[in-house]
Amino acid sequence: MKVEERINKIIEEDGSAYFILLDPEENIIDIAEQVYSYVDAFLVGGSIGISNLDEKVKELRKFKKPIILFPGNVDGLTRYADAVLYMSLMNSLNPYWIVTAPTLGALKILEYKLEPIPTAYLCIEPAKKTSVGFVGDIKEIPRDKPKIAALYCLSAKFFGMRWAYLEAGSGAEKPVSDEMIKLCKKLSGINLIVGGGIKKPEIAYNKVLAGADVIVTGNILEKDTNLAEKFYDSIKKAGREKWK
Ligand code: 1GP
Repeated sequence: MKVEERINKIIEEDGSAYFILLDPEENIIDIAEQVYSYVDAFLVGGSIGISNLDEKVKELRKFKKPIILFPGNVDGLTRYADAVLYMSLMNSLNPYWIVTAPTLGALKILEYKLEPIPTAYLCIEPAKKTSVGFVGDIKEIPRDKPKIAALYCLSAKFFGMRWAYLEAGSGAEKPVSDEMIKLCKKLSGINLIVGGGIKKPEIAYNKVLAGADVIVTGNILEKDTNLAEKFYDSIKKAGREKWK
């Protein structure tokens, strides 16, 4: 079964899914060892610097979880992953991040037999203060303007993308608001991945109730891997409650 199908099935059955972001610059195998029972998929990537990606992702395969690349640039690809978020950073001021980087990576994705998952990557305030904001030349979507984000989601859907990633930035002070998630879902119905600054399981719980299909956490687990179980439980609990 394809990765996207697998994730859709999890969302259909559980109401939500949980991805853990592994930054290849960190000791991802040690982290994965401690958290893999509580994830639906690993996301692998980062905005700054990539080294030994092949080696690390190859080792990650032993945990038997889908490995989805979350490339910060064209060097974020490896044949050892299963799929790739094929992203357009739609609210960048620089066409490189909107269309050139994905275009330059396309042939490698084909050669590596990676499954591309078409995704609108949308950077929401305070993302500008984080690495992705600096690297991605973003025109930040204000936190208190949910309608702008929702229109981007609708546009993404009309372009044929099946996913939108609402990103507040890794290590962000505040995550994307519940109100914004709600409106994005209501207007577009597109599958929503939400990440950046989600530091507590209760916060993840509320994001799922608001309409997030997938929650991503990164930084927080580098500090305390024990939180993975708590995040997983909250996300699944909210997923079940969402269906009621
Ligand atoms: C960043 O959304 C991810 O791209 C995860 O963010 O590291 O803040 O959890 P955090």
